Amino acid sequence: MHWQTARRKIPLDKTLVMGVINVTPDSFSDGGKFFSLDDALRQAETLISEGADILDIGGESTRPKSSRVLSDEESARVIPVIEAIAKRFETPISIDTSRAEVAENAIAVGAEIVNDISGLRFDPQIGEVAASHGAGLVLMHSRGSFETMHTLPPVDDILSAVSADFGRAISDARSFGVADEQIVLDVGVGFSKTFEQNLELLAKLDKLVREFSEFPVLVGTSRKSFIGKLLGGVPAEERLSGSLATAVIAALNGAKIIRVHDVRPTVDALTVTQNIKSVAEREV
Ligand code: 7PM
Repeated sequence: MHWQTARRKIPLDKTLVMGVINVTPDSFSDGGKFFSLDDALRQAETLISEGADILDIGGESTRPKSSRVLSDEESARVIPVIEAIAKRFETPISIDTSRAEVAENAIAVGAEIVNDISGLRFDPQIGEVAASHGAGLVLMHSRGSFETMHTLPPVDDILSAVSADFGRAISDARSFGVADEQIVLDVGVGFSKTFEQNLELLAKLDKLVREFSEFPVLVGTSRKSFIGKLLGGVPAEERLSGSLATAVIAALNGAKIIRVHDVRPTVDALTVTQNIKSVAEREV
């Protein structure tokens, strides 16, 4: 199995780690309004040295209560960063955006994957951008608009809802001319799901992996609030061990890519997982 991007075929014979780089004003070293190219380059270098297989770069926070930035502001934040990283490193770059214009600009300076948390719902043209460049396309499950996605009333059967919405997103992507080998599916842990539903999606991920077996599945649980809640309300900085437990479970249930903030610990946990899993698979 492999993932076709705008620049290469990425082999998926081991679980890959996608490292997150946030280019939002609250995510850089001064903790304030500034984020520099230097900060972003240093972060990229660190994540790559820790073993990241892909870098996911985003300029708009999808955190509960965050407000939308303008498309021009989003591009102004991420495009120089992607350009600088693509010039210096070989690691595949993913642009975390749900806007076609930002995706187009990002691909023009070296991004090769589009990570769309809306699964082509916010700006369907993003499908056309992915198709025209042959870019990798992550179709993440979410519901509602940017403003309502963290406050929607829950559905009663999350597995059926995600399955139906995957079907819709895949057919939309195909209708734009995106090839199946460009598509990766993501259950969207933490996006318009209850605490219990986040656990259920991880526990039963293997069912979705089997149902959509022609598509690789990506999972992003790193530092998310359901982990904090399970651990008695600890803050994001204290969720590493819990995050590693979810990465291992996702990998055992068939996820091919794990999106994380803490790259080195995740690579180590997955290396151990992989080696044990491959012994189990030899027995058949
Ligand atoms: C609050 C909620 C803060 C969510 C931060 C987040 C995913 C993603 C994000 C994911 C894919 C974060 C998330 N989560 N893209 N973007 N899958 N494909 O932890 O699960 O950065 S935002």
